[in-house]
Formats: sequence, structure tokens, C-alpha cells
Amino acid sequence: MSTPSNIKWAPLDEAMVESTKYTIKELFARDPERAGKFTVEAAGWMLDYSKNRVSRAVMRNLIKLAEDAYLKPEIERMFTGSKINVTESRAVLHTALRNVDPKAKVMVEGKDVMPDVRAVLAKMGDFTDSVRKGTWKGYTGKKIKYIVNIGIGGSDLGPVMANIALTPYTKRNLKFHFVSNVDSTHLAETLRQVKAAETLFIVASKTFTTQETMSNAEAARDWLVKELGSADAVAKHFVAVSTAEKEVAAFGIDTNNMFGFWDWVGGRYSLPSAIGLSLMLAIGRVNYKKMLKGYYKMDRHFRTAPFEKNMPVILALLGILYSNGYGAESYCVLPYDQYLSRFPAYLQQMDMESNGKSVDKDGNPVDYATGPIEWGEPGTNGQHAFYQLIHQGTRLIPCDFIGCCKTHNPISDLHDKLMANLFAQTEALAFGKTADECRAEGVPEKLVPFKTFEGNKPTNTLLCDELNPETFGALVALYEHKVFVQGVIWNIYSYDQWGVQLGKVLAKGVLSDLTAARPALNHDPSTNQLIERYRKVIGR
Ligand code: G6Q
Repeated sequence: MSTPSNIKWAPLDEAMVESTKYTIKELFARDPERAGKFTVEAAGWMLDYSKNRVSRAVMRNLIKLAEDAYLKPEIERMFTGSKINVTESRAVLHTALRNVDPKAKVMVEGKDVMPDVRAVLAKMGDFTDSVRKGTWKGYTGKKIKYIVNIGIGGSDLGPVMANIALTPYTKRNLKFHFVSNVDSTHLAETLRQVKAAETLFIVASKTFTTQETMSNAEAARDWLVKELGSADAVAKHFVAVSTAEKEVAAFGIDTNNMFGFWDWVGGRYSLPSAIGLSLMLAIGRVNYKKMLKGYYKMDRHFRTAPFEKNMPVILALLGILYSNGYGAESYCVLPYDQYLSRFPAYLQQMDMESNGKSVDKDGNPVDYATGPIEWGEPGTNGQHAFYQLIHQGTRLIPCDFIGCCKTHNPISDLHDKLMANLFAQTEALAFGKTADECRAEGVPEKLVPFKTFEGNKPTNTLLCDELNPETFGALVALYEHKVFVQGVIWNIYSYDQWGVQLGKVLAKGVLSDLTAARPALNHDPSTNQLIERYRKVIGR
């Protein structure tokens, strides 16, 4: 039986001894070839991790940590359909969704899942073609112009993020909206922007029972029926993405207009499943396929590359070095591309829901840090907001900088300026500015302490030639696998989310206290007081 103390941390201790010997600046001074040596390439991305507190010896020790955690066999177990999501007794096979090898077979409990995966993709493609070509008509005979995805969490964050990321590839005369919050404002403001006769609602929910999604879907259905004057209109304006056929039928959606997926697809890993239907409608089936190809290339790289050249493994190990070695609490992702503006929010769920766990695989409390607090904003906006703390604050915050060499929107020299900022930030964070350098610049002595930058702040830089469906898919897969590797090393289950389930149950309990005719309140005094105030203000 493994316990937290059974994790073999010795290689990390060794890594820390090496890592604290030299600053990043000293490491560069000692080896002029360093930049090239600490760079890897995969699936259209270059990762330069030379501006980290690592030497070859550090990396060797970190790789030993991964080997001691049986990472290689664990990777195989995931790709081959073992039930590695033990607490839910499920396989974890988002990699099957983008397995574009036409001959691939992926077995779950003796059944090859690939024919079903391909069939759903084909059905999505046909539907997409009919909406985009205008052969799919609404109830009154009009073409679809507005698409509203109703979903939350994993059934929302991926589609929203990807829709923004791949905007240059979208059909611009289709307008996309995403309703997630149970706050009626979200739905109301969306409905003000669409016309019922030209609107398609996609109800995206793995379980088809989530309070927020079902409440919004029911309200949208009532609105549509009222606007178009008949319940028959629902069939032409509502489709479902779900694993729950019975619930979809009970809602009133024709199951012919349902796009299925499977319990082995986790919500936050579901973008390349039918949950991506809104994205396929936006970018078309050909571009969607290119995105899957990008995912697949990164999957292949992750599964086959030796750890010392394996991009997700390297990112994961660096994260472990800073979390468990240096005690860094958070981790910042900074895309220098406006199209990736929602990528940090997407990663936040992927990482924090997956690895925000405090018991190990045997149910024992862990005595080490697990998933980091993940956050970020697109550059250069962040530079004018929170970078100050990263440069000169008291906390260590490792950062990933993400950039694309070509822009989709060349306007004068704006892109050069954007990229110059990215490169300059990583340089300043790594190398800082000494007191003597300040003095040489003529900084008055009393200001020197304030204008000195310690440097030695670790950053990764990820560069692609251009953000397109393929590089985008590869980028998402990169981070998915990074999260997986860290979960393996921390000996935790990355694919359940009991904290999310708790929220779903708790809210239902309080709801009856808000709506019932003044029931006795059995919460803690603070919660009772808040409910009382609410009831008083709204006159219950
Ligand atoms: C994701 C989580 C969670 C989930 C939502 C929506 O991994 O489980 O964010 O995606 O709660 O769930 P449904 O898709 O079932 O509505």
C-alpha cells in the first residue's frame, strides 16, 4: 500500500541541491550553448525552457522522479483504456477522440471505441455542413444565423475558449453565444441579441442534469416556444450534446438531433468530443479535423518521445520543481496573443479541478503540495497590472509565456511590439538588473534599492509559427498531458472532481429554503442570517 511517504522524493532533493547552486544568469554565463540545449520541439511548438533554474543534473534528477513514479507505464495505461479514474470506475480516453489514424483501435472492456468516435464525428460534420450551407432550416423556414451553446464548466469553457482562439477560421456570418451562468442576466442579455426564428440552441451537458444548464435550457425553450408560437419549433431549434439519451428525450429534444459521447471523456477534457459541436459549426469540419490532428501529434509525441525531449513531461517536471522544491504557490500562463485570451481560464479548470486534491490514491492525506493555483491574462495587458509582483514581489511565480511568430492581423508594427514585449519580459525576469547596473545608468543612490531587480525568475517560452487549428489542438494537448504527469507523480487521482459534485448538491439544499414558505432554517447562524435577509428583501 502506498502512502505519501512512499513517494520517492530523493531525486527532487538532489535536484534542489543542484538547482540552488547557480542563478539563471550564472547558468547562461557558464554555458553559451544553453539556450539550444534546453529547447525542445513538438507538434509545431518550440519550448525554450533555458530560463529556468535547471542544469542537466537537475533535469536528470527530475526525470528520475518521473521514472520512479512509473510514468511510462501510466501513460500507456491511459492511452490503452485502463480504468485509471478509479473513484468513478472509468477509463480516461480523451486521446481516442482525436486519434485520426484511420486504422486505430482503442479497446474499453473488450470493445473498440473508435467506430463510435468516428460515427459521431461524421454526424457532427454532416450537421455542421447543413447549418453552414443553410439547408438546415428553422421552424419558419429561415436559415440559422445565431448559435447559442448552453453548458457550464467543461461543457462551456473549452468551446468558448476555442471559439475565440480560432476566430480567424470562423464563418463570420454565424454569431456564437455561450450561456453558462445560472444568473438570469446571462441568458437574458444573450436572448436580446438573437432572433428566435434564426437561432439554434445547443444544450451541452454530459449528464443532462446540471442545475445551471437545465434551468437555462428550459428557460430558452420557453422563450423560443413563446416567440415562435408552437412547441413544434423545439425540434428545429434545439440539439443536444450529451451522454444521457433518456434525459435528452425527456427534455423534448429528438434523439436524432443528439450528439453523443461517453463516460470515459472527462468534462474538462471534452472539447474534442461532441462538446466541440459549436466550434465545428464555427470553423467547419475540415478545420476541426485539422485541430484534432494537432492534438494527435502532441499525443503521439507525449506517448513516444523520451522524457528528456518530451515537452509535456518537461513542463510538468519544472512545475514540480517549483511547487514541491521551492514552495511556489501559483503558476502563471501569459499568452501574447489576443486570440488566446480565455486560455488561462480554460487551463485553470483543467489544472485546478484535476490536481486540486489532498488525498493520495489510497485515500491518505498527502503531506506535500499538489496542484498549483493557476492564473494569467493575455500580454501585454498583464504587464500593466500584476507583473510588478512577479518582478519585485516576495513570491516566486513561475510563468509560461506563449507567443506566435506570425499574426493573423498585421497592422503597422504592432506585432513586432507585442513580441518584443514578450521576449523582453522573459529576459528581465531571468537576468534582472543589479544595483551596479542601476548606478551605471545614473540612478540616484537612494533609488537604487527600488530600481534593482533580483532576476532569477523562471519562465518557459512556447512559440509557434502561427496559431491555427493544428497548433491550437497541440497546445491544448500539451497542457492536458502536463497535468496528467503531475498527477502521476503526486500519486493522486486527476480525473474525478468530488468538490464540483458537492457544490451541485449543496445549492439544491439551500434553494428549497429560499423558495419554500418560510421553512425553519437549519444552517449555521451566518448562512441562516443571509437567507433571512434575502427572503426579507424579496418579500418572502
Ligand atoms: C469537468 C467537471 C465540470 C462539468 C460541469 C458540467 O470536468 O466535471 O466542470 O463539466 O459541471 O457538467 P455537465 O456537462 O454534466 O452538465
